[in-house]
Amino acid sequence: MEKNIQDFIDLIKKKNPNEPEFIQAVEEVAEAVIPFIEENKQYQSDKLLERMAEPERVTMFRVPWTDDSGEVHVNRGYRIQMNSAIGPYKGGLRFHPSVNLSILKFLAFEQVFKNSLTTLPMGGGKGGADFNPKGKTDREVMRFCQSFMVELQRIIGSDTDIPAGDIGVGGREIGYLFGYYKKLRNEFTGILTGKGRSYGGSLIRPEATGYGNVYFAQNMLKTRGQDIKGKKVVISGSGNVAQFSAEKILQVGGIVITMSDSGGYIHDEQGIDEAKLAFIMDLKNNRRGRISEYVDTYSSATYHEGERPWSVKCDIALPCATQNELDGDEAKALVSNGCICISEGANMPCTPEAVEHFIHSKILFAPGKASNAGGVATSGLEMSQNSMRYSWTAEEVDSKLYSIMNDIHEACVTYGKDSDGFVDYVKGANIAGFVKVADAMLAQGIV
Ligand code: NDP
Ligand code: 2IT
Repeated sequence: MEKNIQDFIDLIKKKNPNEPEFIQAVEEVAEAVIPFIEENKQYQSDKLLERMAEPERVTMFRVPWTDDSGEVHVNRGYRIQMNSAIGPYKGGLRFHPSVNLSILKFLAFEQVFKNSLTTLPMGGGKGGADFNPKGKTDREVMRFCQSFMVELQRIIGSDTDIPAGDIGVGGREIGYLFGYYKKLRNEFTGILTGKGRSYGGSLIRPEATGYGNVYFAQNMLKTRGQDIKGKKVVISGSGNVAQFSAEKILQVGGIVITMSDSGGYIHDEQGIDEAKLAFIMDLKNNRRGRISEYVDTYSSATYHEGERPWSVKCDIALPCATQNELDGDEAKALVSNGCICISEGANMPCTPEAVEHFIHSKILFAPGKASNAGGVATSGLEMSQNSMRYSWTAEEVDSKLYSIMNDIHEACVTYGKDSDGFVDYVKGANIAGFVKVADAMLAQGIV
């Protein structure tokens, strides 16, 4: 078995040199799924995992745009259409200077398993550009989005590929992208999710990833007779996922003591309450400021420039910023400080060494493909509402999100429970995600 895993990883490395994030994501899945395949004969034919690790299609394109002073800039755009076995490609767009083929392939690969776990009919994809929205005016962002959509519109469609937001792509960008798609195609369809309420967006979609992450953490804690009430929670990031993870933690009685951005973290031992969180939301979403500004208003807090929050003593940690933001040493610090539950809001925020340490320590650890799946699940609900030309109330969407997160947790327990009763959520999520996609691929022949 070890040899089969190693041979597969060697093949992936050979085929994808210089793609460390993609190799990391495939390696994690392979380590969980290959032993399962060896015990289940029906999955041993037709090179299922090898086909899953090869995108169905990759599109790269030039995105030229003009800034407010008239200067021309050239960015690189991408869309990875990874797997359409169980539904049209579905996944976000990331605008960040770090974006490259490796990062988008890792995200698209994760998305295939995540979307499968949601129980909804969505294949996996991801896209984006190495564009940095920071410091750009609204008009510059608009012109960039329009140029990006000129190319993207050739390959997407409401039954083909439905993008959404991710890092650097929120309501503003989705609005500009949607407006230009509609102009180019003369067609008003659910081509993107995360749309504004007035033009087809779903209630609760902005909140969904963070809320779902907390619902998942609640489910994990329940297996040990615990809940979030009164627990100290360390959160990284201060964007969409971090903000709504914090909001839900407060609603269920937890105490949020840190948030961060790429500059550093703020630590407020008295707790970031509703009013302070509203300040952060306004700072980040409207004023597009830096988290360091928090301490100018709240003197109870300290700012730690260039640092990450994992050395702060807590009961629960929610990494909600970006990939590989929590390493092995930081995992050791969390565990030795008494942390009992880590639920990934971001995609692959914990390094393999960190994940190994959490599992070895037998504490509760949820991989993002399970715990952050509430975002894309609610995107799926937005698609359903668009197809019906109807919209559900916030309560209806939230209760569907809640039961989807419960179902994902159940699936992880079904496939991840070890003989000693410990639930390995990494194993559970990867196998449960794999099974549905594999069954569909087997049924559809060699494509
Ligand atoms: P946002 O752009 O809203 O926020 C991103 C946050 O992470 C910001 O605080 C940002 O800080 C910080 N961040 C970004 N890059 C880095 C970095 N290299 N180092 C340190 N901090 C960084 O994005 P989202 O909240 O939407 O996404 C956060 C994570 O959640 C990503 O991993 C994304 O893939 C994942 N995710 C998002 C979903 C969604 O529905 N939006 C769904 C599922 C997963 P700064 O402002 O300084 O850049
Ligand atoms: O990583 C993710 O799941 C997302 N960025 C959300 C994707 C979506 O289509 O809503």
